[in-house]
Amino acid sequence: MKVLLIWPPYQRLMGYSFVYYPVGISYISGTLRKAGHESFVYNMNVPAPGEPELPREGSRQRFVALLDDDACPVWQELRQVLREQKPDMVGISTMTIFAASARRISRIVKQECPDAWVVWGGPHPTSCDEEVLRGDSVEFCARREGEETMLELVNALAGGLRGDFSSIPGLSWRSPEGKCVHNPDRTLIKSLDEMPHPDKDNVVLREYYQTSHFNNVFTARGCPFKCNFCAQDKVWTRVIRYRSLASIKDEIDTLVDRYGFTQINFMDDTFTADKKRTREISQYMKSKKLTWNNYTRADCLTEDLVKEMADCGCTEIGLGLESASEGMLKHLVKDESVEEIERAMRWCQDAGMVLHMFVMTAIPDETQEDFDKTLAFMKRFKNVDWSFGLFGPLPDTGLYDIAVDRGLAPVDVNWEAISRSEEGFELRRTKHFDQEGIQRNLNRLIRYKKWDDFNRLPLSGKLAKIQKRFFRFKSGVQT
Ligand code: B12
Ligand code: SF4
Repeated sequence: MKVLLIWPPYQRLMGYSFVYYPVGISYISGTLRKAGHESFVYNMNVPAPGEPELPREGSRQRFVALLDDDACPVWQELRQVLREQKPDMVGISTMTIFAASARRISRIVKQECPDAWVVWGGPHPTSCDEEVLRGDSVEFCARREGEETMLELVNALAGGLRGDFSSIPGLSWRSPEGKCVHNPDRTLIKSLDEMPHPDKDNVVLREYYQTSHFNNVFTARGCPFKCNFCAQDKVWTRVIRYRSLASIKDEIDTLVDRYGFTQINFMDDTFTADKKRTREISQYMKSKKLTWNNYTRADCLTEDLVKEMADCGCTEIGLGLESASEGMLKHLVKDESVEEIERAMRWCQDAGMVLHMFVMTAIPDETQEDFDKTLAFMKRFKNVDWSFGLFGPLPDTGLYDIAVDRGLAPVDVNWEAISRSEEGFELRRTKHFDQEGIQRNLNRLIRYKKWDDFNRLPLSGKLAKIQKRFFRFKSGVQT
């Protein structure tokens, strides 16, 4: 069977570039190919060379308008790919924010390739299979880990199975009467080493990519922690499964030999959850003279480990702060203290790593005092790359239930409708703030980040910025 695996466009429809090679569907492609099927990975979020970047202002409105605009080049490109590829099946990887975009793709598939089956996989259909299958144009949802479910489905369809798919664990499917049938869950793959490495060869429109886009590696699946805003456990449960060092080495060697990479991005949720293993991987990276980065938690670091990682080429690290209020960390079930996070941040900075920190506001119970603590905390640090955003509830998570409980989010959410609304997912109000109050705090974060970014520029960059500002002021140009 010929399968086209798609990562939906999101930022590209908003008018700016954001490229992440989709690892989930590339694992699925590797598995299908190993079993003798033909499959391709098509990341619709990668802009074509020369595609213009548009201003961030109004980008969400642009996204909503383009979703239904058939003249949009992104949809025209999809039609062209479908006509050339003629797939028997299209698999779409879907986070909740992509649901509307994935629906548009599914409808275009039905117009261009009316006989092709459409299957969604990823976090959104794992939580919202009923909602996905209620709409037209999608026959199947593969819930949770997708490799084995997808392979069994493709084999079954290739073997002529029709009408009753109840024998495939992990699958939800639309019955001939239009109902969602929810097969029992599939057990997780026992040994991750048995899986082929992600397929980075069979890529549609490869000329759109730069080689550096392919340097993402996962060394494990799952995260044992319980943060209540996070939905990772819906796909992975709270079990963490590790690949063996031999398998990781093999993938890294292949990437280095094939693409000449000198830098690897480890994308695991909590890269340092097992310290002994982190040390082994670090030493291997050192022996290969590679630089690398990773995401983890403050309480999964020690000073010695940070030093060793830095000595072994780890140049960047990402940690979640979320909030610098102890009360908020409890509200979020982070199971970490502000002190622990602060200590780990200092270790990373002392070791010379670039530190990326994640913060959120508009959390259901956040007070002005909580927010002020967070901003004051941020101001105490120099040379941190801060990312921040407004909290948006995700399906099937504890913090969504709390938002419902406080009357801040509706009980019956149509997530797909939200994913195509101009408002998006963020809460319009919280227990202590109306929309204006939320915006005021967000603006304070934005202003601080601009000021902080400016301060981090070398002197020549600062002068160039001041000159640009002055010119804008003189010419009356508003930006
Ligand atoms: C890397 C990552 C990112 C990256 C890149 C994301 C991107 N744009 O591609 C960054 C850091 C930018 C990011 C950002 C966001 N992310 Co993110 N991210 C992840 C992370 C850590 C790993 C994703 C991944 O590659 N996993 C590895 C592969 C192997 O797993 P997978 O993709 O899930 O695929 C497997 C299964 O899901 C399934 N499957 C997936 N697709 C398909 C398709 C088919 C056809 C089939 C059969 C099966 C299948 O099979 C695969 C193999 O087993 C996950 C958490 C996690 N551990 O998975 C969160 C996660 C996916 N992100 C999440 C969210 C919410 C976001 C944001 C919206 C957060 C925000 N508020 O800004 C943003 C926006 C994304 C964007 N703008 O594009 C949520 C999604 C929950 C949901 N219900 O939608 C997750 C689960 C984490 C969380 N916070 O709960 N993210
Ligand atoms: S540590 Fe990170 S990945 Fe794990 S549950 Fe918390 S937010 Fe999610």
